[in-house]
Amino acid sequence: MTNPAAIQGGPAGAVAARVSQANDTAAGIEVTEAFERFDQRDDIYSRALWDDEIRSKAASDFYKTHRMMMPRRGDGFRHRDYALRNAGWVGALTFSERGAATQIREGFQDPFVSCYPPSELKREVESPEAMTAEIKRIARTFGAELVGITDYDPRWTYSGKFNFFTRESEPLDLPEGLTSAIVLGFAMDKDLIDTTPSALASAAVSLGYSRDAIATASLAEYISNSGYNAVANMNDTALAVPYAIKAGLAEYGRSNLAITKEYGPRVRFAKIFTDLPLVHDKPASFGVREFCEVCRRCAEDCPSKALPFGEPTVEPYNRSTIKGVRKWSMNAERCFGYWTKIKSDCAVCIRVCPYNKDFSKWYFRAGRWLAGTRFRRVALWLDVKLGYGKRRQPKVWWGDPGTEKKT
Ligand code: B12
Ligand code: SF4
Ligand code: SF4
Repeated sequence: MTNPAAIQGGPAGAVAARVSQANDTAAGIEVTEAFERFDQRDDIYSRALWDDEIRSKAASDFYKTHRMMMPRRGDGFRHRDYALRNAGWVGALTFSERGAATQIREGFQDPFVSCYPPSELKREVESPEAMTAEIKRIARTFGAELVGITDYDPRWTYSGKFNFFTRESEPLDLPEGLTSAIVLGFAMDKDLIDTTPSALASAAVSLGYSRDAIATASLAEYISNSGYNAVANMNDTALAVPYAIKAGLAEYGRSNLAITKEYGPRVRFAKIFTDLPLVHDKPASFGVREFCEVCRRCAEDCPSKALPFGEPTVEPYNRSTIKGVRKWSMNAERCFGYWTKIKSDCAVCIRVCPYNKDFSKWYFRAGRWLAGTRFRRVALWLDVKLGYGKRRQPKVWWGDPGTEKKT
């Protein structure tokens, strides 16, 4: 779904010259003159493959557990837990591994590749409003729980993509004339996430990626069949969090995660960059920023102490932090270091967040409303008092004899 034209936005310097965009204030985004686009080679997953400060036997074993069974003792890290987690990856891996011969990894380092040539016949779009409604309906039909649309913003496009095979940074290759980003959100299974840290909880993550990949690639195929450019990307190509915020799907939290009204932080995102005429959504607030100022549960409970307790800052922790954006940032080296220790990813910052609730229940909706008022400290106090956010035992999820699932 990409074509061989230059990346929009030009080199990092050109983008830095216009650091602010029209809707930044509404989205709570503050970008300074020190801004530089981020090179994917510097994210912690990439660094684990080329940077001796991060590369280690523990990191290599962490990756190995995704290809072979390496269970250990401990509830949630047994054979069945890893088997389920790895089974959940099938959808996403089918995409990421099909391009190995041409050194591409769709969804992680490269955008999804179209199954058909782009249609030469271009559909006429008389009403961007009607087309927007159509795209949102189709996104949901393909499996996205959330969909929002915003402007294509080259600041969040990686300045280079990491080639998993050569371990080098390479230029991106995006079509010119992109105008919109369609942002898709996929809720992760709460019962599984609540068992984190465990390989079992990671089944919610792997399944999330697999659902994400199939829905995003399918919607992009629909757009490309309609004669428009559609760059479908998941973890590759661009940063998801600022897009989710700009598209009105979420607010930014202390946890560094995009917190949605519907599922809290328990959501995975993908995006499609396109030139299809569409109407853009506006950023929306339901009080997360103010609530995070009084709450520190993610930072307190983070097993690696990777999350910040203080105010948003522009100070990077290390080369894995983007430069020139005022925000709550995390120490990715510590977070990933913990994953390599437990041989699975972690999501404690999702589990303990007071927004990680089943909002189909009226009392949780009431709590969310309270959290958005000046009585937010009461909401936080109640959340702690009622014992929410505790780890659920993996064996309870499996329904082992003698265990009983409490709801
Ligand atoms: C690399 C990566 C990581 C690395 C850390 C990032 C790093 N610095 O290397 C590690 C391994 C630690 C990690 C951990 C997790 N990740 Co992660 N990760 C990514 C990934 C693939 C790339 C992000 C990146 O390039 N970061 C490097 C620089 C930019 O990081 P940074 O400066 O610290 O910025 C972070 C935030 O501040 C924010 N951000 C960046 N720029 C801006 C600008 C503005 C204005 C704002 C407000 C925020 C913001 O996004 C960055 C996320 O890492 C994204 C997918 C994507 N393409 O966005 C998923 C992603 C961010 N991860 C995600 C998740 C869910 C997790 C985990 C919960 C793991 C899990 N089990 O699923 C943990 C949570 C850790 C945490 N509290 O943030 C989701 C977040 C969904 C959400 N609701 O927000 C994403 C979007 C993946 C997805 N497909 O949905 N992750
Ligand atoms: S994923 Fe785990 S280790 Fe990483 S920031 Fe969240 S709680 Fe901390
Ligand atoms: S746990 Fe608290 S501080 Fe952390 S993101 Fe959730 S609401 Fe904000």
